[in-house]
Amino acid sequence: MPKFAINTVLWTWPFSADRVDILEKVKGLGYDAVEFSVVDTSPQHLAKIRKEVTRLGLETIICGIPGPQQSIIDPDEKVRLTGVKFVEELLDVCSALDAKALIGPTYSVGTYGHVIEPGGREAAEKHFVECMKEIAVKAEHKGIRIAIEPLNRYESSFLNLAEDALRLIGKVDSPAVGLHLDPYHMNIEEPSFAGPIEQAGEKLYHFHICENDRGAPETGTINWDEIVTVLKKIGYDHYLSVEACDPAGLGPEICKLGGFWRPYGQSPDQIARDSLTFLKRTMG
Ligand code: LER
Ligand code: MN
Repeated sequence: MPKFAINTVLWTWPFSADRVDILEKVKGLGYDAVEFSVVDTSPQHLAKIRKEVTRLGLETIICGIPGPQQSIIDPDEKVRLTGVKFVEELLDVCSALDAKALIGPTYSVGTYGHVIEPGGREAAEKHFVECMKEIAVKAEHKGIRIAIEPLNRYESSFLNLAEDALRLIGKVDSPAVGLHLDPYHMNIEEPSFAGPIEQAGEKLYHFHICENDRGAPETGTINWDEIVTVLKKIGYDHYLSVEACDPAGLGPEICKLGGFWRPYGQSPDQIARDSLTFLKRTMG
């Protein structure tokens, strides 16, 4: 049975230990796990978060969003090495927080400035496979799943489609590395929701839950019947993680990165409540 999670980007970004109120809220609402990006990776900071999630009985998931100088697909070898180090450090963050999944666009984020130049795709794919193979050794050793998330065309020039991500994941050829899908991005890029999910099958390692505008499910145009049916068909049993947003509590950096400019529901708390109600009704 899939477990239900929520990303703290609904309330704040990046996550820090002083937002225990969010962890208590997530637990109080009834979620199994909390997902977040963390920038302060000092042992003291991670220990504080670990203490609180342990106290509350919440599982953790780490979302990796590399900066422009941390891309494993960059033509510059120095940038790629920094990218590998960044992802490997996130695996250490996962260990420190007992997280079993590192998710998101860990390869690069286009809106941070990484755009593949014409003719650069072959090299970028080669770099992705080589770097991910190296990272996967560490992930396998630690027992952590890395789920690679294709993004829409406005956020990445590298991976927009599940089929491209699956082709590269196949070349990495590690049980630690699989696919992460997000209907917000799929809605812009994919010919259907069911096709890519079915094609991924057991290599689907993570799934984000949000509407076409990043609001709660069933408030927009995403075909949830199609998604729920196919997730059940493939026997999906990893996290279903809400990644809805509201710019109110967020700084300009993440709002620019994700294009969050207006409220996408009545309030962040209401979006969190409604999303879990949907998950329990359809996938519980
Ligand atoms: C991250 O999971 C994601 O979906 C990106 O759009 C964040 O900018
Ligand atoms: Mn996502």
